[in-house]
Amino acid sequence: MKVLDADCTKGFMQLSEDGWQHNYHERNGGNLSYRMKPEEVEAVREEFTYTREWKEIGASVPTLAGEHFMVTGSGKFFQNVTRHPEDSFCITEIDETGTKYRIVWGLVNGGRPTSEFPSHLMNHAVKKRVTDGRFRVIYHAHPVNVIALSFILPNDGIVWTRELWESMTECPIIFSEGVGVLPWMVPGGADIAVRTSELMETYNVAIWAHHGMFCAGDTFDNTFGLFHTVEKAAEILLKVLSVTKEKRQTITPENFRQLQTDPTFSSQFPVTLDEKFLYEKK
Ligand code: 2HA
Ligand code: ZN
Repeated sequence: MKVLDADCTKGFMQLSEDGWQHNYHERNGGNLSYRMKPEEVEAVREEFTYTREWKEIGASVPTLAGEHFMVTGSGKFFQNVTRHPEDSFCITEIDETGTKYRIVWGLVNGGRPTSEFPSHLMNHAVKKRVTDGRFRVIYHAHPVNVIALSFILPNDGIVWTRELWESMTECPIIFSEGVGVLPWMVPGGADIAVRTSELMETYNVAIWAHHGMFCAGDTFDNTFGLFHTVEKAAEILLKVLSVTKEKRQTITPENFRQLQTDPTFSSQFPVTLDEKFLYEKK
């Protein structure tokens, strides 16, 4: 089978196009990676070439040894993923030590995986472990409202979680574990990779202040849906804050507890919300 005919490639391209259409990517902003299933690798292996050299990842990910990742290229534009797929992303193979990769498909005009590849791989390693291999997608982009909020809210995941949950009723269902937040950091480096992967032990969302958002998920749809939900909640909150500092009414801690105790609701959407997010506001 051709790589471009595989369902996982179509999902990768669909998310990229959706992200572009949602204004999450300016120029070459953002990056996406997908840990391929062994059967997906076998189905398209006929198109792989093994002529390109092994390169240092810049991180050590022994639990990902031998895995294949579909990943956007450094400097490539999301709007071109569907238009020029072979030029915009690649499939990489990780070596048996988990310290090197080589490109086996794509980036036909040269180039390398995203500058955030070390972050992606360290986060994949965490998510593979904590979800027993279920999570396969890591998505990073630059959504307007989340970035704007990072100039207003403190760099504190507890505050962010509570404020986003209050902004839209579905939020505590969709990200019941909350969101993590990092202060501004140099992009693309080992530090931001390590700090993000620490957050990914607990959360599926990491906010990078003044930069963007990093999301993990099992499928392309769920990962994009999570990203979209957080960004939409941020937009609502920002609109409210633009009008008034005082909310007239809101979703209260007691309301959040009702989500967990209401028999009809909780039987359909069982959710556990950590009390640390339900603090009394002064
Ligand atoms: O791919 O978004 O964080 C460009 C970036 C780096
Ligand atoms: Zn970025």
